Amino acid sequence: MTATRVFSGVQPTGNLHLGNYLGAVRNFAALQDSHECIYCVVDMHAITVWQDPAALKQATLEVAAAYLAAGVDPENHIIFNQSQVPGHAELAWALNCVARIGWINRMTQFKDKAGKNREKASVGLYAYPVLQAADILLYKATHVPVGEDQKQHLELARDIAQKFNNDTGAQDFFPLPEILTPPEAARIMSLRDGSAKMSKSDPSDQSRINLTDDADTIAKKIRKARTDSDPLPENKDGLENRPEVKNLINIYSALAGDDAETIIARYAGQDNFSGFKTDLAEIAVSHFGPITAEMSRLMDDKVHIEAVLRDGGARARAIAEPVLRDVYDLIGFVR
Ligand code: AQP
Repeated sequence: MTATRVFSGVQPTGNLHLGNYLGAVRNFAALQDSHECIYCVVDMHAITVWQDPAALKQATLEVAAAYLAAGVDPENHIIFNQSQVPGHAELAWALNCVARIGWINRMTQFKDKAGKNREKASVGLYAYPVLQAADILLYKATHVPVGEDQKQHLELARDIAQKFNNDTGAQDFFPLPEILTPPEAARIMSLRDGSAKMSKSDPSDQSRINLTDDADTIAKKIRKARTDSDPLPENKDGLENRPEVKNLINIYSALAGDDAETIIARYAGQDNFSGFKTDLAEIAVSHFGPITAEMSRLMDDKVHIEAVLRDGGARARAIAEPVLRDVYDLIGFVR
């Protein structure tokens, strides 16, 4: 095994979408050959907002199925759900005492998610970034594949690690984790609004492509995706101030593996988006068809997915426990 360790997670809070897949999950599989990987279904993050218990269970299995369908190997790497490893909550408490309130107050995701109802948001939603730091540091992970929206949280995790190392005089105890974002898909935008991130919680289902959508639904959503009334651009500069068009070109690029210039040259000057959208729909359907089919096959055998999560949980605990013991020794807890 290499000296690098990858950790990442996805919340079981609804249908996974194209943004989750291109921004994070696809990278999970790609990193397996070169890194030791730990992929978590972060159910403890999910409950920072109310979750129906039956829906939470179902979504936890679905996210695990998505990891497997995307090609993550659960034998050579680890897939588990967070609540199976008590070390996440225990380290989060210790790190709550390291992180400063001023640092957490700067987190834009809390402001976005809590909205105007800040006083009524759960304490968990506020402390969420510290739990996320604990998730990563519990395994001394060195690399974290996530979308760009998580950049601020990753920087916070580095600050917390650095302060813990300084405070305890154990300078190299926690490595400072590095973010890995895919260049062309770090931030996939809504299909209805090029200024908003594609998101599970967007009330409009038309704003996103879900991993569970069938071929017709995918094609329809792409056909209806918002563009503008100008022709397709002649070059990359022509994407300036055209966020919806830029987003579709980015999606095309991420799925087809062609760079944006090549794609723009292919459709340059066409006075409507119909040909471009037809091709993009075809690419998306051929990409997601096999993943969707595999997810649905796996979901017919929930016992198998639960066994994968249990086995992964036991192996994750074995890595986490000595790290937590060292943390407690550094803090000065009597054991
Ligand atoms: N639009 C996106 N483009 C690229 N990456 C994205 N990610 C999320 N949206 C995009 C990445 O997906 C991973 C899992 O995200 P998560 O479920 O843990 O939380 P999230 O970022 O809050 O995802 P959503 O879909 O936007 O959910 P809601 O609606 O609940 O906020 C992360 O690596 C994330 O960066």
